[in-house]
Amino acid sequence: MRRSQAKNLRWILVLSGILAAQSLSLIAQTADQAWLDRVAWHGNPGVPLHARALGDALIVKTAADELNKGLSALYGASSTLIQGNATGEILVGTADQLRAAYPYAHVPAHLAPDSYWISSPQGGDRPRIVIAGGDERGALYGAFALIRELNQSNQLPQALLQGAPAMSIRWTNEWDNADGSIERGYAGRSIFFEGGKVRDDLAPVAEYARLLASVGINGANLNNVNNAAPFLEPAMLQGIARVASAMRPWGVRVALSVDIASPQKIGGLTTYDPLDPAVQRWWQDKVAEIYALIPDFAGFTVKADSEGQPGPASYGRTPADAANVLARALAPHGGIVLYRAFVYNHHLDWRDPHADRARAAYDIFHPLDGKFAPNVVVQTKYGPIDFQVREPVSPVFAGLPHTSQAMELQITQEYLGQQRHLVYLAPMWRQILDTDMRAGNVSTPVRSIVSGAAFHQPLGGMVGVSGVGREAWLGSPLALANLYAFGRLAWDPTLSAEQIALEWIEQTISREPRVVSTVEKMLMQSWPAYEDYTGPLGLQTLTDITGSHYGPNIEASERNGWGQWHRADHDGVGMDRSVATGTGYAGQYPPQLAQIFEDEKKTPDDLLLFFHHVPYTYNLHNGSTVIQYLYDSHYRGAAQAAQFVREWESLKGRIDPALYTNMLARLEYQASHAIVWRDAVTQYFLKLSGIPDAKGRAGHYPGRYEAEDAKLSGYTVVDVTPWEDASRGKAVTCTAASCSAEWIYSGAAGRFNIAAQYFDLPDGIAHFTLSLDGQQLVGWAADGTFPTSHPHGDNSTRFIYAGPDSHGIALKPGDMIRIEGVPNGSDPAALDYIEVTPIDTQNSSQAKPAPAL
Ligand code: GCW
Repeated sequence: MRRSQAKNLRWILVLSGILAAQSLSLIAQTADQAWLDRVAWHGNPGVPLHARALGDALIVKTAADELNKGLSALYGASSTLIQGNATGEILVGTADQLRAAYPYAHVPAHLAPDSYWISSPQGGDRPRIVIAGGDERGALYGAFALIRELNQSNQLPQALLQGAPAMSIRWTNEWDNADGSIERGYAGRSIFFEGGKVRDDLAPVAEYARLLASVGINGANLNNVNNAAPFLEPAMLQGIARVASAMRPWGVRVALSVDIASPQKIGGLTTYDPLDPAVQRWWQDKVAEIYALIPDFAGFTVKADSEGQPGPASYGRTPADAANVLARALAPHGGIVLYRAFVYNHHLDWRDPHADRARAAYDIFHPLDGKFAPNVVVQTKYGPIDFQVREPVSPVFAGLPHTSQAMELQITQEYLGQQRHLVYLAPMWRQILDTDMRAGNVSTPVRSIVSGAAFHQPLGGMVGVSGVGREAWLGSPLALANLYAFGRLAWDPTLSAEQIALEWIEQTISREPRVVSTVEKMLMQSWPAYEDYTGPLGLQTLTDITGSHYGPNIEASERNGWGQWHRADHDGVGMDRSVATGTGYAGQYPPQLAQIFEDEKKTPDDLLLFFHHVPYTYNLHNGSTVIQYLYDSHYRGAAQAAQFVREWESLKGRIDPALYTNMLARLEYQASHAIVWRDAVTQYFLKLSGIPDAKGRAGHYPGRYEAEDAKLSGYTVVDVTPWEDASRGKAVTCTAASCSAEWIYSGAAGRFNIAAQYFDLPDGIAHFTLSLDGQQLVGWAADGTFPTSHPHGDNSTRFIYAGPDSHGIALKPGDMIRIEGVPNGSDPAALDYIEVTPIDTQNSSQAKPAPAL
């Protein structure tokens, strides 16, 4: 909302629009403590007063600081009475320090790196609690574990509290660019970079390191895997050293993405062939330069021969050749290489029934198993395509038993609603981690493969593509549960999604049981709901895959080389990936999984269309046909999204008002965008299959009045592309100074709300007014910032008006409903339809300003 324009507006709701926009921007602070801004306990827990670090090691001192901060957040500065006769001290140090200074504490002889051991020595002159870390970082993780325990139980641990991470690599991948933009970031600009340099103000970086360490994350790879060459320039490395210093007190080591062509792009060599001795020397020198600046530098991440990035294939070399050159340069300094298995040809031949992007990673990397240097880790996305709403687990995990591996997950919701939609990802991640690959015909759950345990590999871990930015880290407050969950699962992949949600809610929002259970329920239902109203049955997200990756565009996947095909035609849908008749992808799994995926009867419903092309009339295990399930799931998902609004509304007055207002606007938007998705996908499959919805919903929209059927003045009817993104494929756009559309209401008399479905384009703020029988009711501004600059499902938006008192607008047959649109910039005030819905007195809601998302 541009404030200067507000003066010219006389519309009733403009002011509330401004207020809503402001309340969203109020939380746009980068030093937001997120879940570390703990919900206080009231009542005296008898908690010791003060934490003290043993010795001066940097991270151990942080541990004591964090304990003291956490205690005062939980109990306030003065509320910490000490019970019993202990000294009231929490002593924190490394196991070695504690053993030497306090032999009576019986710290175990061996504590693994990053692990902790917390006990309560008995005796009057003894510290009340001792936290021993296997190393400095372990001490810090122990401090956070104790605070978490207090947060949950309001009691000191009654027994020994111990913890050790399941895997050694627990990193975020930031996809930040040097100019301050973030690839697939949805929360503003980079906290690390701006204008080609590291930012002067690194306070948010330190605060981010706190958040990461509090959930056990020990590394952050700072820059985008695309276009990484400038990050190895000497001036940039000086800046990266400042970032490393900002994160070091929290034990978060920095890593960098590197461009395999750097020796040529910035090193002045004529080649980047990994087997060329000059290239190898270049990497050794560059690595030495980095370690001189950053002695605890963690290593490199590599995207090569993928989506236009250069790679060893240019010289006929393999990923192992390239990875090993980097690994040899890093090994003397203790660094590692995470080489991404996201290598595929994006110029596949769509007409070739055997072509399959899903096969690529296994085809390329499986033959290289055992050929990687010991400090190389192959980093594989959880599924074979690309962070879709549901994919089978990548077969690469079972296919590299002689290689250290890490699994890449995405915290930023690229294909999953871009933080405008609530999607709590822990349930999906748990399913993936729990999938038993049955490699070698024994139990090998993915979590034990990526930890390194299953195949006895020295390294292993989880990497989360984070996308944090300057707007409250992830933009949406509830999206932070995903960052939290990522760290907790990388530490302990057996924690339940519910348990993690509970911890996060109680630290961040409230401990009131009704609030906790409502938010937990919403989180737990959010991924299934999103899957339902986007791409169920293994269809993936059906989104605009060549553009924003946000709204619906079902054919965007087809007829191109990107290989995200679903092959929907008049008779059926799905990709045949069987060995018998399809691409053979199913055969990349170990035999027990392969035989499940090979057979359409055995493939679970939720992955059916990923593996098989079946007729629309195919009967699912759940008793429905494929086509009817597509209809049902989309209506169910959209109804669930509407339900989220009502659930959130039930928290009014029980939670922080700014959080309440912020999330309410987002959830209302989500509910309306779920309708856009629902209608796009159901219209599309209705037309393609010709099979009606047995429940009569798809293609029939009671109370809907199309813009193209209105009496138009100034507005022109246009075809929307893709057609399914507008009701009946058409909208109206205004090229005059102002245009109007009028409809004569023809339904029964009663009280209604009126929804206007319009396209809120990014470059300009169009305005709309709604009038009834010549009387202006309400106005609103199309001030959202949605992707795509033409009318599209990305920016199709709904404004709902239920009257000034929310009790509905009285309508009778013959009433004239009019919408006036005033274009601005390149936003032509495009309109799709209005929908008149009987007011639901149970759930009457306020007039909704267009959310400024
Ligand atoms: O999902 C795709 C994204 C690209 C990303 C790529 C990758 C960094 O759309 O933006 O590029 O994956 O993972 O390399």
